[in-house]
Amino acid sequence: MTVNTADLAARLAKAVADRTAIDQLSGEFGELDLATGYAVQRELRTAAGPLVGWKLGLTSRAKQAQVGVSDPIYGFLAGANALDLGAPLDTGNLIQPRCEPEIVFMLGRDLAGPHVTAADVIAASAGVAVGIEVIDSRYRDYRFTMADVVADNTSAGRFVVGAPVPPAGIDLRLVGVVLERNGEVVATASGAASLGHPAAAVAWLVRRLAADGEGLHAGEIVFSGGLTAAAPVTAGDVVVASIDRLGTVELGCR
Ligand code: 0L1
Ligand code: MG
Repeated sequence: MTVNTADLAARLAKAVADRTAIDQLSGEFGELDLATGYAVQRELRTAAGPLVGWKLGLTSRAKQAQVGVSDPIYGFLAGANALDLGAPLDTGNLIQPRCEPEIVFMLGRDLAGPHVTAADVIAASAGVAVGIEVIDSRYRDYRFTMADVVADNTSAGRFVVGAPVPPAGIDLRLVGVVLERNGEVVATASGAASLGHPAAAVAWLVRRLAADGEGLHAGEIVFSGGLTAAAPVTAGDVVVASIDRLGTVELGCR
């Protein structure tokens, strides 16, 4: 069956607009391959308006186990989906939101190429910060294949980023991570949960982008991957992500 990537992107965009989950694409269109998933995502990226950066997905064993896959993936961050610190998350605008704590890198200079390392990422970063990513799969009950979730921009929903601190002198593998919902600890981790080192996850992204002639630009941010399983949220919930040495970000849901 011939797959029209623009049509598939339109289905996903409609699910966002309707706030209604759809069935995964793979069943109907045979088994989508990863390249087709990224082609659909590129259609969404072209239509998304100004971008502020990138995100890694499925970088932690916890997340890989939660969705049953074993490799990382990447997506884009649209400026329109950024939440300001202190601003509430309107759950009514989303389908099935879940929150996850992440370490966010702020690029101080451009970074590109097929041989970029974690050390290069740290050297190019002006700051690192606590982030909460609100994922929101457009697929019913988060049921998807790897290609499906790539097509769906790796479930990107909303995101909020705390104040950055300089990365120098912080071993990002060792920082402790606590995710709370309504005052209860729901998950804990350390920075190493993301591919062994969050900067290694960003380096993977840069090498992957290089294959398509793309790279990171100064001023962009990168969500380096959920460090714990994602916690479902509904109106009235308050989520707090704390990362040792980096700080705390709180997100209220209404
Ligand atoms: O940011 C993420 O790790 C999400 C990746 C997609 C899988 C999911 O929806 O949980
Ligand atoms: Mg994430």
